[in-house]
Amino acid sequence: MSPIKLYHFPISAPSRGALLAARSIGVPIEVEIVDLFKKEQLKENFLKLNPQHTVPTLVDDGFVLWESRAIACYLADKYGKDDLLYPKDLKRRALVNQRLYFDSSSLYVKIREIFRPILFLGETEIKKPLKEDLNIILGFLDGFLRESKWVAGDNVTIADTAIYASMSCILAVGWDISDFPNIQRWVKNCATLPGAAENEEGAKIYGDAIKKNLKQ
Ligand SMILES: N[C@@H](CCC(=O)N[C@@H](CS)C(=O)NCC(=O)O)C(=O)O
Repeated sequence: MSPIKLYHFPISAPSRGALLAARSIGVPIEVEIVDLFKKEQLKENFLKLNPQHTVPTLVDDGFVLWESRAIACYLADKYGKDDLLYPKDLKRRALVNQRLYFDSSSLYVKIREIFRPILFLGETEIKKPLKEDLNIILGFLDGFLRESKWVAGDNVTIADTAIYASMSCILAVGWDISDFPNIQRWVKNCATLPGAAENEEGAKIYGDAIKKNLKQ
């Protein structure tokens, strides 16, 4: 059987999220870099795999899957040693899913809305309303973490790996999280997860690129 392959670009938070999940699951993954700065995602062979041309994209024994959180769910279901990272229990799984959707439809969307124009479109500042919007979302995250050690309960789940990958972007940019004590505690715990160092490396490149473009 051919190795499980993840098409990946370290600067991309969704891509790092899928890889962080794989690292926690402990499944061996062959990583192939798709350099978005060189537009490698638009090459014919990659478009054949994923016409939506996004990283991360997973290939497992001929099965192709994209969308980082769907990849994390699939890997945890198929290769998880137990069901802690993605519970089978209906309600516990629903809570993990809720946090994953919170990430994909609120947190990461807002991070992308703020920083994509700075990274790619010549924007040099963060507008006040956008800053406030993100802090409101961080307030919700802080609230989840007031109730439990991890974002969806008392053990790490793939919701933590996804959300941590998103949060790493703003931490690398130097976002002020002093108003969010529960996030601060959780971030320290996340830094001990398998694959955290490799996640930081990618986030740092992202953060440095953003800081370079931001007006001082
Ligand atoms: N919701 C998707 C987002 C994937 C995505 O937009 N990836 C970006 C990098 S952050 C990408 O591959 N962009 C290249 C392109 O769209 O051509 C996921 O979670 O996987």
